[in-house]
Amino acid sequence: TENIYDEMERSYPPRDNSCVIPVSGSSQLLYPEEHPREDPVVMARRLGILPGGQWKPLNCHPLFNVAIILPYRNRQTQLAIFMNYIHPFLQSQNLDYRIFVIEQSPMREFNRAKLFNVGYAEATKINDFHCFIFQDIDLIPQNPDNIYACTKMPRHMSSSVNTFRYNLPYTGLFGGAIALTRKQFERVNGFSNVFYGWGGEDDDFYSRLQSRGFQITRFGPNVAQYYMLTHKKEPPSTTRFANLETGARRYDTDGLSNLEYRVLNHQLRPLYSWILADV
Ligand code: BGN
Repeated sequence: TENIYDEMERSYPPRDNSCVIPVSGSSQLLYPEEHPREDPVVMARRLGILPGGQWKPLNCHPLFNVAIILPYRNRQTQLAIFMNYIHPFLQSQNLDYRIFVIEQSPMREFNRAKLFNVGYAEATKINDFHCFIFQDIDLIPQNPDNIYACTKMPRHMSSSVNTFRYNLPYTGLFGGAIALTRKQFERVNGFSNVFYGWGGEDDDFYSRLQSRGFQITRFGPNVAQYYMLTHKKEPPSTTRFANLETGARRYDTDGLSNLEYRVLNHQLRPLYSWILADV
């Protein structure tokens, strides 16, 4: 479509030989199984990916500078499938990008939202990223036109997922994969840190956006199609309702403003930057 450029929030000013956003308009869906699995070191060399999962186009000036933040624990196969799939996908979009995998140390329940905050904080130490994609490792974007860059409004990217039969379950859903500029993310004080266990943290984040007067956007349902890799469902947390209810009181005090964690380990792996955090 023509107006994609109007919707996007560029990271770099336009200049001679700026990269184009390749929009195919095709509704042919991609599937991760169709990508033959390659050894990470071989893939990184073949695709020119720098240690830590960094890449940018060399024959044109990229328009978008993006950090992709993936919370992680105990999903080795999904991680391998995701990395194998996503690099060619991102390269086809001419992005200047880097991928971060934020692994939570054992013991406490998984805290997806806090891991996003940690990813933001760690990424920001490395580079002045303009745009952040926060997303789950089990979600595979199926349409190459679903550009992994920021829009003028915070964007819900995964509004059409196969496990929901490619329908949006409720209008306020802001989970799965989202894109926000650094400014937008900072404006809402990031995610809440209190959501341990499954559920609610994305709903709280949506309320944060609303409370700050943000409108959200979504691309059309066929562009926003995702394929979810299967896994055992987590039991929902019992504290999520209470945390949601009291959420509004904490928007200013709970988030990036009071973020505390310890980095236990970090490595520049061939296809991503790995950070092990105690949260
Ligand atoms: C909702 C969850 C979201 C989750 C979506 C989709 C809650 C809060 C209590 C209503 N919200 O029900 O976190 O992303 O389902 O799976 O559990």
